[in-house]
Amino acid sequence: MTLFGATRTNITRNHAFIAPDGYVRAGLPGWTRSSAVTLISPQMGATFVQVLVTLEAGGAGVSPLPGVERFIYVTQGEVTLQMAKEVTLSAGGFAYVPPDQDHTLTSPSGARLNLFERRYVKLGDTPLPDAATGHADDVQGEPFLGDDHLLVKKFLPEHPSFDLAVNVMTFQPGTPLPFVETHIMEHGLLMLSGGGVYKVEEVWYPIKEGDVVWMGPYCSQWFGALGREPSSYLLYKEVNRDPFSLERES
Ligand code: UGY
Ligand code: MN
Repeated sequence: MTLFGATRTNITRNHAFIAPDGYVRAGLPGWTRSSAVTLISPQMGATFVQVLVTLEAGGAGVSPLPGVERFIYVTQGEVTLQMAKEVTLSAGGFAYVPPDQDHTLTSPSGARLNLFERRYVKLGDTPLPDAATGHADDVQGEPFLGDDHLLVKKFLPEHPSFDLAVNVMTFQPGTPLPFVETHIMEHGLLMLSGGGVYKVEEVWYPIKEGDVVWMGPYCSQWFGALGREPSSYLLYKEVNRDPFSLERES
């Protein structure tokens, strides 16, 4: 429980720590029987969007704006994605929908989704990425920089057509990131299970399931996992693009 008049949420110029205690839900345009919290957005200085959506039983969602790609990760319940073909995604299921590919999302019995959206950045003559779907349980984890106590599951192919990567990192208790990272790529992070301490720039955050972090370009970052169970987070990252194609507006 958070103290009366206090929040664990902290928004700064180049990073944000967002805890569920401050959520204010709103509708998304065109979506029915649903509510959403837009956690990360260009309004705070990010170049992508991270939204948590709750679909009630019978709820439905629509495509994003033209030119915007979407990555869907199901945290609870079940959703049917209708594109060229239909796929049902249960908790742990994911899908990548390339820009301008019309689709609908429906949930007969309710679901919770984490969406990452970004204005797709084309790479020369490289064709658009293909749609992709899968389930976290079917993706093989690989040791991160040789550490078999820290596994990374890569959900999308490592192909230059993709301008984003979405991974799940799983830390055994007591395992840290091997060093404090500082890099041009932004991150959006959703803590899926467990927790520990996240150092973002100069702030140390106790972090647990349900917390979200935005890390802007060059934001220093380090995590150490605590507790008795493994800790996992879903992580968005930009990849494969020239810095001049990623300039921020302000
Ligand atoms: O791939 C990454 O940048 C990742 N190791 N960063 C992170 O976990 N904060
Ligand atoms: Mn990183």
